[in-house]
Amino acid sequence: MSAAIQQEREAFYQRADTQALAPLWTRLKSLVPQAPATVGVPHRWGYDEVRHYVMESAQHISAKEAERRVMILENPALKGSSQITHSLYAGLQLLMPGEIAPAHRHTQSALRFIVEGSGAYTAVDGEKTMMTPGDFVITPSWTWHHHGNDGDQPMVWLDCLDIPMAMFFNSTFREDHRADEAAITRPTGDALARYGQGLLPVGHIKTSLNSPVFNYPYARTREALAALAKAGAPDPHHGYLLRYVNPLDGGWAMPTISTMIRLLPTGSETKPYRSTDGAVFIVVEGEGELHVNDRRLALKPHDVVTVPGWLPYTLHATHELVLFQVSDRVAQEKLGFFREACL
Ligand code: GTQ
Repeated sequence: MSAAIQQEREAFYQRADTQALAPLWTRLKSLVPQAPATVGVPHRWGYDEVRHYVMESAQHISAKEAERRVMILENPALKGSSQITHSLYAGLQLLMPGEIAPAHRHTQSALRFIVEGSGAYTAVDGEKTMMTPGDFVITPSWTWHHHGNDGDQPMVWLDCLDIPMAMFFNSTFREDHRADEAAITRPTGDALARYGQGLLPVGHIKTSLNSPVFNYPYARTREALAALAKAGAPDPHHGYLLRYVNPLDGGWAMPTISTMIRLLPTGSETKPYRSTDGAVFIVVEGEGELHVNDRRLALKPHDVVTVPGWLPYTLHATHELVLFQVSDRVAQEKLGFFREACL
């Protein structure tokens, strides 16, 4: 293209700009790319390293003053964004003995995956549930929730929220409860008894987008994984991979965040797999490595690892590995965007 033509075009673009107009043809390939661009980088937060910082946070601020005392797991390529993947937020929340993280509610959906401690609870929509390591707990959109630690140990859990997704739609609200503790209206264990036993109350009408089971206890999940591992052969790309379901419809447990858990037998490695959802993994038990982009990210208990969407990765277990995994897959599936490939 001649310099003259280029100059004429540039002049045209500048004149068009005065009318808030821009040419598509200079942007088409980035607006409608052939394949997803990688947003963020693969990263590992080793629990041995970050635990000290999480614990030190209690010396600097109380849960009450902080409202939520959380060290955000921020993707190093997305600094300042509070994003672990481009659509998800994650952090490690600490609650010391005797503390209460005061009740509030927000449009963002949250999940907790319990890392360490005992004797603490979270209260969600009128029911308290005890937090035990490995439990997966849901805080649905716009439900009152507070957390309390009646035990004698620090309690740490992984928070994951759809904050970046909600921010994209810019349609979010929050409200602080007038009291630190929201009312408890149902006995502990009520939701699990009603909905989490392969039974459902006759006549129950589905009113929430979330699973009515809001705590999936690790003891049960672990039992299922152990039985699977005994019974059959692992999938070559996934190992023994289970998804948490809403018992009312068999769909994902939450409307915006997908949750899965897998077991990889000692010595096994998965074949390369990629999918359009950026993933966050937390090691529940065992040891191994995640290989991505010529990098080997170690996997040890409580380590958190993220892999951006569409990057092929493999998982290697040196000691029987249990991995909990979250992503925005459920949202992508609903919108028709989700793709995956077994390589
Ligand atoms: O526990 O309600 O990590 O509102 C970020 C925002 C946790 C929570 C976070 C929150 C919470």
